[in-house]
Amino acid sequence: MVNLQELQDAVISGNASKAKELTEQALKENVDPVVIVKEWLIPGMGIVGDKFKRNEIYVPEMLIAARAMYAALDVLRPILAQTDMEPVGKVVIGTVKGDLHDIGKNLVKMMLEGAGFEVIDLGIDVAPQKFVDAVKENKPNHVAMSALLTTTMPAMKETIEALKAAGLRDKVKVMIGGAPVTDKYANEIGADGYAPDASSAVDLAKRLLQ
Ligand code: B1M
Repeated sequence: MVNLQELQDAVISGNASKAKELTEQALKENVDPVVIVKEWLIPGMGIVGDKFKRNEIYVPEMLIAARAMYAALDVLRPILAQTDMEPVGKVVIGTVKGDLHDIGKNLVKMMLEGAGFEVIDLGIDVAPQKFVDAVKENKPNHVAMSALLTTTMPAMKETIEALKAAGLRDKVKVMIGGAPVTDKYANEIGADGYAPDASSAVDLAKRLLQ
């Protein structure tokens, strides 16, 4: 039987091939992919962050761990994003200006796709004007922004201001998330909602459609 602790350890130590292999094995054994992500992979990245904070590891090790996380997520992606439905809504998503973290944003994307949303992914380090241009071009229901750094959170406010300046603010709902982001911050900057994790982001996106 697959040992999911070994999978988490493979992510923490950055062993991408082992992470891939154990994820494949877990799926073969019918382990729920959401359990793999929520209970093992995400907490694994939390441990990586704690080690970084304690100066036990440095940026290269964080990068290697991220690569192993992606090796596991690549196996899970087709299942998490699988849907036969007509799109229930359209979301433009991106990690804000100055921020290169994309694992959380990609998980939100996968879960939204799995829930039937069409997702236009602008990637990382997305400037406010790029969000504005994407809204003009794609006419989404929602804009979803991710930030992992306290120093990049203000770019969420800048993006909302840019949407207002372009006369687009009332055409979309703005959802935000990411580890340092809070409900209070969402209210402060005039976002329509905050989601603490990828499944709550789906619930929020559905709620905001109504
Ligand atoms: Co960075 N990093 N990092 N990093 N990194 C953190 C975020 C940090 C907390 C580590 C620490 O000190 N403990 C810290 C931030 C401190 C702060 O500002 N408060 C930090 C730092 C300091 C840095 C650098 C500045 C380090 C340096 O260079 N000295 C640098 C900044 C680079 C930049 O962005 N400009 C940096 C770089 C990197 C790497 C590139 C090496 C790598 C990222 C690789 C990648 O993403 N492709 C990296 C990593 C891996 C991390 C940690 C270890 C893991 C992040 C992660 O992927 N978590 C992280 C520590 C931690 O988070 N504990 C850390 C797993 C992911 C699934 O969770 O992204 O929170 P998360 O997403 C969740 C929710 O937040 C939510 O749903 C997701 C799934 O449930 N969510 C949303 C996210 N976005 C959402 C959007 C929504 C809704 C929900 O829209 C509606």
